[in-house]
Amino acid sequence: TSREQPYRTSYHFQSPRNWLNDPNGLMYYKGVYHLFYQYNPHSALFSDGIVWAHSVSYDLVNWVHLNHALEPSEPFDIISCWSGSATILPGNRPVILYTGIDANYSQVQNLAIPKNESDPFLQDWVKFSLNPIIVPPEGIKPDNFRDPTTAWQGPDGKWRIIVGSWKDDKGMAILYQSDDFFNWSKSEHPLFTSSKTGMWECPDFFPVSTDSTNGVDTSTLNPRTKHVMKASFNSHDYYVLGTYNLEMERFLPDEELTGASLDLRLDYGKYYASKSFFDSANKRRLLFGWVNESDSTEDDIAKGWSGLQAFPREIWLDGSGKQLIQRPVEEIKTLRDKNVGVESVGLDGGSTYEVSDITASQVDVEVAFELPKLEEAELMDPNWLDPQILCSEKNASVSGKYGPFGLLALATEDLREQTAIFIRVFKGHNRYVVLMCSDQSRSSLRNGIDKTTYGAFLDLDPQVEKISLRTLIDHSIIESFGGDGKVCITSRVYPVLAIDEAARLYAFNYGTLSVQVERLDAWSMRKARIGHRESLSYGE
Ligand code: DQQ
Repeated sequence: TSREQPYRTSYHFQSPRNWLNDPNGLMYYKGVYHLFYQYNPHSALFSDGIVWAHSVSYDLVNWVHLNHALEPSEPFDIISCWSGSATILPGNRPVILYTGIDANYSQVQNLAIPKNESDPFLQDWVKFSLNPIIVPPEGIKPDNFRDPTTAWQGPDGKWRIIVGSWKDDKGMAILYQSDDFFNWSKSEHPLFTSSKTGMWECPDFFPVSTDSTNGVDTSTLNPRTKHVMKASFNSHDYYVLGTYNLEMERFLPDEELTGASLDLRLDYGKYYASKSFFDSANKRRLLFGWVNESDSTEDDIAKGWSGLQAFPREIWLDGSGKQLIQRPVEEIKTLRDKNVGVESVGLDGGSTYEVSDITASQVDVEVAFELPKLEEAELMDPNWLDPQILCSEKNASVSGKYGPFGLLALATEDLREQTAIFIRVFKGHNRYVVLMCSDQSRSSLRNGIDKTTYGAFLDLDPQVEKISLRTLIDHSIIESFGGDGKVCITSRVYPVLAIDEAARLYAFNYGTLSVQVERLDAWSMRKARIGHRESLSYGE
């Protein structure tokens, strides 16, 4: 029951029990979305014996769990089947490349193909008899070589993939090429190398349109595209925009990728090992990411499970060409139930406004703020370089002028428990600086939980744009999208009092200057149907 399991989600993907991590092999095939993911069938913790669990969906909201697609069975994956990606070859023929942990704990790349392409659920997979097809190259440690990407095809007809690696303190994307998808040869140099970062896990490399929010197929390369290089390291998913130069076989980034606090991230909270794919049915690029727990190992054993998938997001290039924009896929709206909407609510300094008559533990909320006297904002100190540190120092209880204002999620009526997602606006040298924070420090009365505060600068001009905030609240996960998807912050929280019907949602303003809620809409969310076929046939 939910009393015993208050942290299970209602519309975020999770498995019935046990450990879950990276999304793998995402694809759209014959009307069906496929999500494979790293899963430990034996425990709520990570260990050897990881399999590719497999779930399918028609709408990215409701999911049916199928049998495991890949399990350790052969010398080339006998310890674990680690992360990898799907590619749909011409003729609508899906294939999977994944990392096997072999008997020597070497990381090798393997190929698997569907047993029956006429099954839209692709329930059975056959491992290629000549696996492994790629082994760690010379000079690369065998435990630093994993997570093959979706392949793309150059105009020369050759297929290309990158594999994540690390050498001499540099994270890198090692490039391989193939004519037939079986025989792969390593390029002379990596496609891209970052300085001073950790081992690159789950790299992703894909084009985005410069003149449209539509997604494009991974092999698209033309003057109206830019490329995104994403890598997972130091517990975060970093990305850079740049140019893919095919003649040089290099990705030329617009900025450096160093893992510094101002580098672009797909999410500034808890979000890792994400992967994107092209949804050919709806011409969009979709993004899945793993959201780990913030509680302890003992808690995970007691709960019997660990790990969620973030709600699937659509992703495209901002009009500025300088960053990506994300929002939960449109299909989420099918879960929206009762709406509570208000317009033009003034929030004086030091006030809260309860959004009542909703299921506050399970809600989708959108709010837009107007700041009538911007010129009175407090001055930005040029030494405030790290937004996350700024958010912890100026946490939700520290009053400023413009801000903190935003939402109090999963709060008790007395606000002893609350997660504050909020904005501060400062007057900088010749522009306004907008800071977005997610403060978990009072999210639970319990101790022994990671309550780190997260934050990022939001690249928008409050003189011309309203400041919007969209937040998905689902029992133990809070996903927030600031500035119409310019900054995403995901957090995990474990309230002991603010659970189920006891949870409340507030808009708040603890700054001294009044702000105006231009509009606020909250929707109670229905439960998504996520389960095994048998359990789903009984309905909710
Ligand atoms: N998770 C997988 C690896 C990957 C890591 C193992 C990233 O393939 O590098 O479960 O979370």
